[in-house]
Amino acid sequence: MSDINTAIALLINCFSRYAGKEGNPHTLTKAELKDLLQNELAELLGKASDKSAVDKIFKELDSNQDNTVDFAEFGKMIFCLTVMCHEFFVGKK
Ligand SMILES: [Ca+2]
Repeated sequence: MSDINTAIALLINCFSRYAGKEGNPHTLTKAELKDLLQNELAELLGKASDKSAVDKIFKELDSNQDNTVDFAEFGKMIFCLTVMCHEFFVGKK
C-alpha cells in the first residue's frame, strides 16, 4: 500500500476505535473525542485535554451542531493539523 493509503487507513481505524466506545459507532461523543485527543494527539496538541479545551475543540469541530463529531468533521481537524505540521517541517513558521 502507498504511504497515503496507509495513512488514510490508519486515520479511519483510529476514528472507529474511539467512535465505537459508546453511542453511535460512526461518530465521536465529547468523551470519545477527549480520549482520542489525550491518547493520540497529546504530542501535537499538548494540554488540549483539560475540560475547557475539550469543550472548545468539540464545539469547533461539530460544524453541523448535532452534538457529535463525524468522520468528515474529524477529518477537517486532521487536515488543519497536517497543514500546521507541514509548515513546521518546511520551516515556514
Ligand atoms: Ca457533527
